[in-house]
Amino acid sequence: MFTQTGLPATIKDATGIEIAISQFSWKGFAVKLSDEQERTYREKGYLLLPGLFSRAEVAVLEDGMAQVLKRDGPEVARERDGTVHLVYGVHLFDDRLFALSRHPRIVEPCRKLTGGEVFVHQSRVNAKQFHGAMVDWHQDFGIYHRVDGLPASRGIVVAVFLDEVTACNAPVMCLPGSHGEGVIEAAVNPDGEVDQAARYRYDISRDTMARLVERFGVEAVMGPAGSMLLMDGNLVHGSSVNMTPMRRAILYINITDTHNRGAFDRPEYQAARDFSPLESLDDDCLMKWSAPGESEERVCE
Ligand SMILES: O=C(O)CCC(=O)C(=O)O
Repeated sequence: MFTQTGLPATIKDATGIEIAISQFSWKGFAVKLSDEQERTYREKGYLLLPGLFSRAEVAVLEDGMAQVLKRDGPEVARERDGTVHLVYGVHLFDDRLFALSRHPRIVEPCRKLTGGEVFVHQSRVNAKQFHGAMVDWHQDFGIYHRVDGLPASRGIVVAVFLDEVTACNAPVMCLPGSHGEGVIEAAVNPDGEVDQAARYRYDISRDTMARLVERFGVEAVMGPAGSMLLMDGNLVHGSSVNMTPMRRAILYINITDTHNRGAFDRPEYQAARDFSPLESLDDDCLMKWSAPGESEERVCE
């Protein structure tokens, strides 16, 4: 663990890669990805920035999540036992989560990686509580391309960890390098035969997964609360059931470039209507909701 004032020179990401802390800046500045970080993202299809958001910021986001988890509309997908698995469109329903979608630590890296202006196509929270269901293997932007009519399967999945993600509480698993395969053949789940959360997913078949895993391997992406994961929209990923009582909530903000607009088949909570370029808010934009005395420490291991 470290604080802003006692930074070690490097930390290791979940895959053991050393990341120089000086490569990205903390409070007061948007994150500027280094060339090495950008190379990692392009080669592996993902990049983890451990502990990017402070404890105080995570507490604000946690309050935002608590509000949206109380919702009862069609934007909520439940587990078989009725607990909330997913809520879609979270940035449309809560000011704190709207601010997150405009946070410079999200917007600036996405602008750098896409090379231009970006908008939010979809946001959601996956709460993954005790016995939270599996999310089968898929590619997020492959789905948007097929279902929402995005002209290209192209974009960035931004994931902000609200809990510590460990090997035990159902981390996101991905196939590093699989984004290079483009849109992979997949089967649509028939309505009613799968959990609601997976309703629109095109899951990748077992045979294809066997081939892909042999080629790319599988990695679990783990890190402390406040970590931010950037994933290429074509990266094959999924997660297993959470067998532990340790909740594993992750906020997702899926972003693409403003040339890649979809159609209007799905509701706005699943497919954007607002294509205006994201404008970054101030770096401390979440702190106006912070309770006095909340720690601004970041947690890294
Ligand atoms: O958070 C998870 O368990 C996986 C969610 C996921 O893959 C997605 O929403 O695209």
